[in-house]
Amino acid sequence: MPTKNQNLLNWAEETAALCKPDRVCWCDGSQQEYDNLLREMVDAGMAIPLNREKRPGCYLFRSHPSDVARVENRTFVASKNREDAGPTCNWIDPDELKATMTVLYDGCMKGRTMYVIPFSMGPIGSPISKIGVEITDSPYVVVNMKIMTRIGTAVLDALGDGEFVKCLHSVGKPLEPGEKDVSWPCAPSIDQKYISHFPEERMIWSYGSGYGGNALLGKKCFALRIAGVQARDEGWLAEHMLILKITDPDGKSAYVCGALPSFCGKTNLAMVVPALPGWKAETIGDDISWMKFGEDGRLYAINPEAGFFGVVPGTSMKSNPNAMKTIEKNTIFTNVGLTDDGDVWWEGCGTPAPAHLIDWEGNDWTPGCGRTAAHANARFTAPACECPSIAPEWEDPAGVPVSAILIGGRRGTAIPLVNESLDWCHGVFLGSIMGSETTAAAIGLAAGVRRDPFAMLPFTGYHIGDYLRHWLDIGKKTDASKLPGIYFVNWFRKDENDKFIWPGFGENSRVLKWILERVSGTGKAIQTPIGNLPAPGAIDASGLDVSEGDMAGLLKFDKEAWREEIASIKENYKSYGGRLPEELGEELAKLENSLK
Ligand code: SAT
Ligand code: MN
Repeated sequence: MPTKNQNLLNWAEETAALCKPDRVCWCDGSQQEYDNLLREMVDAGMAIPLNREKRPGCYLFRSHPSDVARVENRTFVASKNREDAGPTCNWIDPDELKATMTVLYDGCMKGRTMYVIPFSMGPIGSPISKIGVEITDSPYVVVNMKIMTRIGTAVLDALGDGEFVKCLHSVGKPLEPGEKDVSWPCAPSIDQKYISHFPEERMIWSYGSGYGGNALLGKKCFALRIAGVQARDEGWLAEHMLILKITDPDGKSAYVCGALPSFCGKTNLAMVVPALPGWKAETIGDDISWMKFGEDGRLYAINPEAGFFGVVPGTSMKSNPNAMKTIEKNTIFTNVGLTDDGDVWWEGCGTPAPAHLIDWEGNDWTPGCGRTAAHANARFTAPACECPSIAPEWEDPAGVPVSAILIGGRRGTAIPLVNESLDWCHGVFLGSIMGSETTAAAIGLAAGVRRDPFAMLPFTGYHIGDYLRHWLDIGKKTDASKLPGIYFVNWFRKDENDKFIWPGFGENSRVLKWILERVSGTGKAIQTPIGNLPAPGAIDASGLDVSEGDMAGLLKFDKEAWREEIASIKENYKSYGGRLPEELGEELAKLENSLK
């Protein structure tokens, strides 16, 4: 046995006794192990090696069409008390849920190998890092976990006989003797899928899905939902945020974190190439930020992950050249199109569709056939170290000091291009009201603004009101002057003709420049009831094709729109019941009064 950790040994043994795999394999995390698993999956028809000249070290997987994304309605927070899960988490009584899932787990790994994957979220040995162990019957999960986290023997050594988060996963497809496996095993029906969190026990049980955040349990399940509970109890922050390093033409660097909901260009911003001459941006992380106070009273952030699990469609040399270079090699693609010369293709990649390819479902595809070649949630799994914009200090165990926190969403009206919060409490208020516009047709949600506090709506492991309370408490732990400023950004404001006004992408560096000027005390702003907005001319518009009128529109404080906004925020706050922090109710009342 590669460990003496009795707790881990017992748990692995109990799990094997319950799930009844044919074999047990303790993952050492080596390259050889990774290569062997991929070779086995290629031989079994589960993976396709891509053209070695065009995509060295790359593989394509196709998931089952019923298993293509996180399933939020099958994601559960099984806290002991129902009230502790709040209005945004699906709750089931933990004993009841365990009983149900134990029946499902019984014999679920028959005919398969049970892999034990020790993993570290964050650099091994960093005081901000945490260790988990995922037990899974999916070799696809093992190779993805090797890219997305640090796995193997080194983690067991760091663990010693310490504590770890138990993460149990099964695809939920036992094999009868002699039964041939399918290329993407998963549970046959949606109501057999469970992504369950037991916050008090710091434990995750996942069953029935092999895809993304349902199965790679270090990511949203551990690094956000369970770590969020740990962070609340231990006085730090586990957030759904990118981490970006920005260096000005004088060589002065600063770090910002940013919370953006899905489909708002978060990965693009994490790898942005500034349009402003002389400015440089480097990537620390694209999805999750763990922040702890340093001895100097400032917040320091680490990226707990080691890779990127990014949305493929729409990724191009225009939208994200650094991601394009990252995925040239050593990348796992899931659910994209396969070209006849063994390369991959997807919608929005910037090159014309080939005359023929095999689509993500394994069928012949030709342009104009009426289907997409790649699934809308097709993903790349790529090592962070392959990213040309990765910052040299991205694995610094001490983390990086955070100067500013961006929050934002996709809003056609009301929300200006950028708005500086007046203080921490006001910033938390802005974080609580952020959200994106939804189209009813696309995702089966009511059209309107979906409030998504700090982009954490599907990722909090406890009551959302308590989560915001925790943010307010964090602000009291240090000098106000040492806290990062909180900035509400919106790249998606539209004009009267429903056209985006702001060009976005590399031009967002102009907004970052103003934010850093505000942090250092030189940026000009005007105070409004919603916050500090850039003074006319304060956003560097040199060489930018945005008229003065459009700029004024982007930065306009629209009183009428905010009156409507208030009504909708009130509605949302009602769902918090008694757990809405008083301070946030007061911020809302203050704002409402100032609009009279
Ligand atoms: O599937 S993941 O949760 O890893 C990615 C996402 O949904 O944002
Ligand atoms: Mn995310």
